[in-house]
Amino acid sequence: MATVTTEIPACRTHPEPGISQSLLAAVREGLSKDPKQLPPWLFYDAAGSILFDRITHLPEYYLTRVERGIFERCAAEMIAAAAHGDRLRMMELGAGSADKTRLLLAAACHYQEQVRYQPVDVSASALQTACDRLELELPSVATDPLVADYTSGLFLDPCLPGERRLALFIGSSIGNFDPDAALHLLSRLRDALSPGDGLLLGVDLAPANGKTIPQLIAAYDDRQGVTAQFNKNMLARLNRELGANFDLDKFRHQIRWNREESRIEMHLESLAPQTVSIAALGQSFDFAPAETIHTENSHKYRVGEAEALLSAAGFNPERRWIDAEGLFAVHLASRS
Ligand code: AVI
Repeated sequence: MATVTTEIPACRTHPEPGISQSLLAAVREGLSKDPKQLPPWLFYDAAGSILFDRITHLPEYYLTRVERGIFERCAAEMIAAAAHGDRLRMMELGAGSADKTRLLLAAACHYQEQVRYQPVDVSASALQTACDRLELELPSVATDPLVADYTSGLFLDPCLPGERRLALFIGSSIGNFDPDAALHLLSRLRDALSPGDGLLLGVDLAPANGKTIPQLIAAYDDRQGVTAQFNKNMLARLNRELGANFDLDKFRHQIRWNREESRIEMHLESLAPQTVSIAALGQSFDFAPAETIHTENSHKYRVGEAEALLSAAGFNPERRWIDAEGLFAVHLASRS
């Protein structure tokens, strides 16, 4: 579909001070593509983070519930398998509220007296809230939050003798990276770790046996419309922060299952021919009826694929835990 970009008066092209250049660049670039796309990190402003938290409690969104169930049953086993008799120092990529992590940390506190936990996230406020809560609930945990974008490299303090690190990348966050980006990210993580350190990776599984495509689609298109609101919040955010004039009623939340790529795709479909202007960019963008903005991919792994990815990134896959319905898997691998 053709993308027509129209310049609007020069006096409106200068961004407000305080608008992030990466936000401006991402929106300019994404909406100039054909087909249009916007990167999923744009979901997570304050409103989007609240909506995502609501998603994790929806009946249809089984991912959080099932992964938590795996941790409830197997956290002690996971910690012992990762430790290989050493003391563990834990860190987590994209920790957010660190809600499920509490189960792993509690198991680590049983395994050893004191646990050091370093959550890494771009949101300083989310990190602080999570650390304050964790230290209250688990007094044997010492938190050491790191405000960083883990996708652009990590520097970690060396472990003490007799310690090894366990990195957590849970919640199916790896699924939001395309295969090349996922490999790059895990390879960079491998470079930041030391030989023998561990990685716990949570992945959502592709439809097979007990898991159906309608079940997967429902997880991203819930009856209460929370995921639709989460998706449209991206446009609301551009209205708030960049002075855009998206009419949210003229876009529809759309979910597709892409079988070839084994991924759920989220799109926002234009319900009419329309032109949207974005003041901070000094540009406007035309939409044809049924044209979409592709906002997110959520890759679903077939059995064996996560192990292949881990091996390609320089990890040795060691163990795998899957729930009884075959919905979700947690992998343990060690850094070679
Ligand atoms: C954060 N991430 C793992 C979620 C997922 O399932 O891909 C994001 C999400 N998008 C819609 N619902 C949840």
